[in-house]
Amino acid sequence: MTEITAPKSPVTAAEFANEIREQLKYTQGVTPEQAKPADVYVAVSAAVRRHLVDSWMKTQADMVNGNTKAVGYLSAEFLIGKQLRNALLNAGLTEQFNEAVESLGFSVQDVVDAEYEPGLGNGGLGRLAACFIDSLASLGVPAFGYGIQYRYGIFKQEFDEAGRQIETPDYWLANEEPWGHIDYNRDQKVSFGGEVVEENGRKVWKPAWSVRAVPVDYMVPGYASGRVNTLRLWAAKSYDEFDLLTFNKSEYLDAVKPQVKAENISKILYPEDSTPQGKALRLEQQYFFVSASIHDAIRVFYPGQDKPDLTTFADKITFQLNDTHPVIGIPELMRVLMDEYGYDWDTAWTITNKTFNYTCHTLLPEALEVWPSKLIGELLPRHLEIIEKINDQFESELKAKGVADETIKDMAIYTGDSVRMAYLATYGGSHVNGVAELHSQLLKDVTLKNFSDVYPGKFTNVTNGVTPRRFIKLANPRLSDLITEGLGTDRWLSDLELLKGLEPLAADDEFVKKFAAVKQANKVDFANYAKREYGFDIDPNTMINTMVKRLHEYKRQALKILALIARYADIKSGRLSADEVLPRTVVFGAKAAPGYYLAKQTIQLINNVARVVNNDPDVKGKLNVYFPWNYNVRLAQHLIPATDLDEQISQAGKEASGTGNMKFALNGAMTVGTLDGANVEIRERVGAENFFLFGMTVDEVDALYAAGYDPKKYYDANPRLRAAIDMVADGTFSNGDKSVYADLVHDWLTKDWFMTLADFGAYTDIQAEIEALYVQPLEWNRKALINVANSGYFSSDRSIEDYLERIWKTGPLA
Ligand code: 26W
Repeated sequence: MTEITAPKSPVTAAEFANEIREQLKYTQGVTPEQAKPADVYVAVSAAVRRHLVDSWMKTQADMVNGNTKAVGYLSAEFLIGKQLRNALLNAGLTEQFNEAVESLGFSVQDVVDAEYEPGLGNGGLGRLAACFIDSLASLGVPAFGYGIQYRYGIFKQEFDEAGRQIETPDYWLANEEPWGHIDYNRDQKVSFGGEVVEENGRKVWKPAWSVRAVPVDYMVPGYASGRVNTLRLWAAKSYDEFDLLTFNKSEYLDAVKPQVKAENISKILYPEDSTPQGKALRLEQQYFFVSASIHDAIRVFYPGQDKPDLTTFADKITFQLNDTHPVIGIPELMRVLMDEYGYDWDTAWTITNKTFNYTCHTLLPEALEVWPSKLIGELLPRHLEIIEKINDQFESELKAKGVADETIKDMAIYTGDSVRMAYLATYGGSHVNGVAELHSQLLKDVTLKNFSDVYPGKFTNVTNGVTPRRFIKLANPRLSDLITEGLGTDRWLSDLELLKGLEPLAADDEFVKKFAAVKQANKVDFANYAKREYGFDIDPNTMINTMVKRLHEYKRQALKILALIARYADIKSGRLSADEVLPRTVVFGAKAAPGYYLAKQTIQLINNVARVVNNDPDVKGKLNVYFPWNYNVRLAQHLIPATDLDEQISQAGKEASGTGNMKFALNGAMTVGTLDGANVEIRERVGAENFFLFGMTVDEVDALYAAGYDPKKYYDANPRLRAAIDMVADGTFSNGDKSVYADLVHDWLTKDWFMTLADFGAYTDIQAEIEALYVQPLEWNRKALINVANSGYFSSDRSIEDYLERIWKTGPLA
C-alpha cells in the first residue's frame, strides 16, 4: 500500500469548475463560451487564491500573536517562476484543475501556457530566495520574503541572424497578473537626499524627496503544512501624481517628471551578475525596499503602538541579508531606532546586531559591493554619518582586541572614499555564512580572513538546496510517481532524505529499467517541447548533454564549446570514425550581462558552432548543438528532467555553490564537474564512482597562478586544443571572417584568467569514461539512480533547517 500524504482536495472537480465559472462571470465578465485560455488562467488563479486565503490569514495571526520569531528574507531578487501549478499542488487542487478545465472545454496546456513567467531575478541567487520561501512555508516557519516588484524583469533574450544576443524588455505585467495583491493601505514612505541638521542637540535628517512604497503581496503556500506565508514585493509610486501648476501651463512632460523619477526606482531589475555597477538608481532600489520592509516589520509586529518597545525587535523577526544588496538595512535600522524612536546608540546597536545576518554568495572580489561615499552622502546623508560612526566603533573594538594597525586599515568598512558593504554586513550582523562547505571555508581563509580571525564565532556554513516540489514533483511527474512507487510513500516530498530508500533498488534491474524509461519518456517530451517552442529537431535517442547557467568566464562555457569543436574536428578529419562516435545532443542555456563583452562573444560563438555543426552532413546524427534562447525557470523545468549529463565545470574556487547541479542530480542526470562549490558535497554523497570528476583543485589553481600561468603553453602542447582554437580564429564559425572572435581568441591565448586551456586535457580525457558508461544503459541508469537516492540532502528544506538551527534560532509555528 502506498501512503499518500499530499494535501487533500477541498472540493470536487465539478465544484472547482463552478468556482472557475463564477470567477469568469463576476470578475472577468465573460461566459465560458466567450472565454479565452488567458481568461480561464486568471479565473483559475483567483479561485485557487481563495482556497488559500484562510490559511494565509491564520498564519499571519498566529505569527503576530504567538511567540515564534519570524524570518524576514531580504532579497533584491526572487526568481519565483510560474505560480499556477505550484499553487494548485499546495492547495491540493491539481486533479480538480485538470478535470475542471477540460470540462469547460479548454486544454490544460493552453491555460498553463497563458501564465507569463515573472523574471524577477538574474540567476542562482534569486532562484535560491524563491526556493527558501517555499521551504519556510512548507516547514511552517513564519516568514516574509521582502523584495521589489520590478516592472521589467530580467531581459528577454533573442539571437539575431549573426547569433548575437539581443536584449529586449520583459514587460511581464502587460496582462492581468492575478497573484500579486496590491495593498495601497499598507504603504510606507521612503525618503532620499537633503541634509542632516542639528536640532536641540539631535541629528535630524531633512530629506529632499520621497517615494511611496506600496506592497504587492504574493501568497507563498507551504506544501502539506497548512501554512501560507507572504512574499511582499514593494512597488514605487509617486506622491505627487503630477504637478498641477506645471500642468496648467500645459507642459505635460515636465508635469509628470516627479512621477517618472519616483516610479523609476522599481522599474527595472539590474541584469548585471557578479559585477556590481556603482549606479545611484541601484542604491535607491536597495534602500527603497529595505527601508520599507523594516518599517513594515515594525508595523506588523507592534500593531497600533505609537511607542513600541523595540528592544524586543530581534525576538520578533530576524533579517537575513541575501548578499550585500540589502546591507544598507543595517544603518537604516540604526537610524530608525535612534532618530524615529529615540533609542541611544548602544541600545540601537545591540538590537541591530542581533537582528541581521548575512549570506555571501560569491567568491569573486569584484562582486562584493563597494559604494562611493559621495553617492551615499548625496542620497542618504544620515546613513553615511552612521556608517562612519560604526566604522569608528569598529576600529576601537579592533584596537582593543590588539589587532595590528595595518590589518585594521585593511578591514575598514569606511575608507573615506568608499563603503564596503560586505564588511559592514559582517561586522553589523550576528552571523555570516557561505553557501557550500568549500565556499564557507574559502570565505574564512581568503575573502573575509581578517574578519574570521577576529570573530571566528560569526562564521558558519549553510549549503544551498532546491525545492523538491517545483524541481521534482512539478517538473518531473513521471519520476515523482516512480519514487513514490519505489518508497511506498510520497512523504519524500516533505522529507527528501527518504530518497535514500531508493538505493537498494539500484540493484534491482527491473526498477532501474523503469527509471531509464522515465528518462527516455522525458527526453521525448523535451524533444516535442523544443520543436514546438524553438523549432529544433532534437533526437531523443541521443545523449542529452546540458549546460545551463549564466554566461560567465569563470563558469567556463568556453571549455565546453572548445571541447565540442575538438570533437567536431576529430570527426571531420577522420581521426574518429563515425561509428566510434557516441551520438550527443548538446544543449546550452545562458544569458550574458548586456555589457559583458567576452560573455556575449561566447554566446555568438556557441550559436555559430551550432549552425555549422548542425548543417554539416559529415557529423549528421553524431553531434548536434542547440541553444534555446531566453533560458528561464520554465525551460529549466522542461530540460532538467530530460538531461542525461550535466556540466558543472567552473574553475575550482570560483562557483560559490551552484544549485543547478542539485536539480540535475535529483532528476537522475550524471554530472561532469570540477571540485568546486557544492559539487564537492554532491560527489561526497553520491559517491566518487558515480560522479565524473576532472580538473585542477583549488590548491592546484593557486599554485599555477603563483608559478605564473601561461595559456599559450597548453595551446602549443595539445594539438586538439590547438586545432579547436585555430578553427575559431580562422573563421570556420564566422563565414571566414577572422575578426569576429579575435578578441576572444586573444584572451584565451594571453590571459585565460579562469584557466580553461589548462583544464582542457583533463576535460576531454574524461569524455571517454563518460561514453564508455553511457553505452551500458543499465549501468549508467544505476548510477544515475544512486545520484537521486543520495541527493536528498540538497533539499532547500534541509538548508532552512540549518539556518533555523545555526543562525535564526527559531522554528515552526506551534
Ligand atoms: C551587484 C551585482 C551582483 C549581482 C548578483 C553581484 C553578485 C550577484 C550574485 C552574488 C550572483 C549570484 O547569483 N551568485 C550565485 O548564488 C547562488 C546561490 O547561492 C550560488 O549557487 C552560485 O554559485 C552563485 O554564483
